[in-house]
Amino acid sequence: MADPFFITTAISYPNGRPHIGHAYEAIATDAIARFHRQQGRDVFFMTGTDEHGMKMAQAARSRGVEPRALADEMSSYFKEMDDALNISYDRFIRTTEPAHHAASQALWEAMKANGDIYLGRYEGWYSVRDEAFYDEKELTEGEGGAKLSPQGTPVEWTVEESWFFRLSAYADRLLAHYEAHPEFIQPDGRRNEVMSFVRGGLSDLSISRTSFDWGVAVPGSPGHVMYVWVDALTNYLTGVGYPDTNSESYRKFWPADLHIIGKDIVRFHAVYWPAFLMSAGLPLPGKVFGHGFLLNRGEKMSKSVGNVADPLELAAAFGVDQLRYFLLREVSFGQDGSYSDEAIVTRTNAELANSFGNLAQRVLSLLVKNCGGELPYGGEQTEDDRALLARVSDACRVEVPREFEALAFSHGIEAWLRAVFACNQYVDAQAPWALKKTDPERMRVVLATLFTCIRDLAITISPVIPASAARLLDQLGVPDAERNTNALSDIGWYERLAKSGFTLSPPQPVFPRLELPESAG
Ligand code: ME8
Repeated sequence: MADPFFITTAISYPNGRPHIGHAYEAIATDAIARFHRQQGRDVFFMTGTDEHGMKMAQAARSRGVEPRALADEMSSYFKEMDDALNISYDRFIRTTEPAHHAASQALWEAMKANGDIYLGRYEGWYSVRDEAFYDEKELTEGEGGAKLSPQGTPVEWTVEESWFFRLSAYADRLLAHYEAHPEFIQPDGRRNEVMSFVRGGLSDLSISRTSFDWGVAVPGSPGHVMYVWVDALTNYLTGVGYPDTNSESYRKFWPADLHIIGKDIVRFHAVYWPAFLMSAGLPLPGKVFGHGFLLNRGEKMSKSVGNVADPLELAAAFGVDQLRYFLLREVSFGQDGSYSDEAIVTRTNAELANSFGNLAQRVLSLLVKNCGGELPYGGEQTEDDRALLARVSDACRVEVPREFEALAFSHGIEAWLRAVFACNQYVDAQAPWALKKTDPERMRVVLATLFTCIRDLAITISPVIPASAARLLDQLGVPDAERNTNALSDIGWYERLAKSGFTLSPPQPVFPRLELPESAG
């Protein structure tokens, strides 16, 4: 049976429309999910919206609507964005679903039964925007001496009756887990930050609120709703059928293999979440990866500056796959990265249109023009042909998968691109267009070699640019069932396809050259 692989994004706050940072996380996670499917794994990919908490309640109030109505409207935009960007999620979860309330309450009961939840009084520095309490020592000073959280958001001194989670009891077990599983928090820089935070000692965590009611009710405690992060993190369990730990999906997919999240919420996923799970006696996820932030021309995006990019506008201006390619190629996954219209246009024109697109277009046109669209086979291969085939095969079967497996997209794409460049050098050196008259037999071997390379390169880059790769593979006559990693090792495929009577139609360019929109620059 196929190896199960459960991967998630963070669930976004639908307190406004999705921005490019949300799109970035969805795209990166989608590329990983598609890569693992291509490797033959049974992937369950979950994303969704995090609809409770004070942030949602306040956003709704300032718009004069009920939180539920705001969540319904905004959540639909997140789903729309995912669909437009070709995000292949298996489940879009909304934390307002009744099944999620039941799962959150079950997790709460399990932690309570373990003696980890008690009633107390909370006083502390609370940031509404971060939905988090901070220690005095973590605060910084803003303009006019205002106290700010480490994220730079305002904090207020807050006092309330609250349920607490005995987080302080978990520091040693967490540290032991980090030591035993160095892969649990990645990249390493984030792992170091979390470890030094935990080594500094953990305070118990306030996990209920009485100041508002937009949340999951605390079982048996009227007036208390759960702190939004308790219910938010539980979404990963709800999605696989918890609390029914005998369900097929729970047994197959829990624990999650990989949580992809942004760097600002690593602490919640790498400290609170494993502590909750330990308390409830549930297995821990395999890996938490904290990606970097996307910046607009190096600047932090903010509504007040007016530089928050709408991912659907970018996709409409440049193309969905162009945007996906750019983000995964340009930004070193784990680091912050910048985008601009110019950078998207320059990068995708150079690499997709001029390099890969042009390669495919030249080779397919020659096959149509000089071979009547039939795929030539047989003929003697030279050292040059074998060298190119080995080069491309190595990129597609070894280098790119190794990098994608390690979530190093930009390195993986670079390896792919080096193989594309090698093909273009080979075309220039062999000049198949000139061989038609001088050595037609040789021309046929050269074009067959290139056809093979283009097919392998298209399959390999599919997780990054699924729709364009599929359009190209359609033109190449590659059946759906052969667009995976196994097919790359099938040495008989070319001759089978050539003998099947398949003929190429005049090729349709898949990667248009982009122009900068008038308003840009
Ligand atoms: O944090 N660049 O929701 P959220 C890259 N509901 N990623 C960014 C980004 C940017 N400029 N801005 C935000 C939440 N993100 C919680 C998560 S999970 C159980 C609950 C990322 O809508 C951010 O780091 O504020 C997070 O991973 C995701 O977008 C959703 O952020």
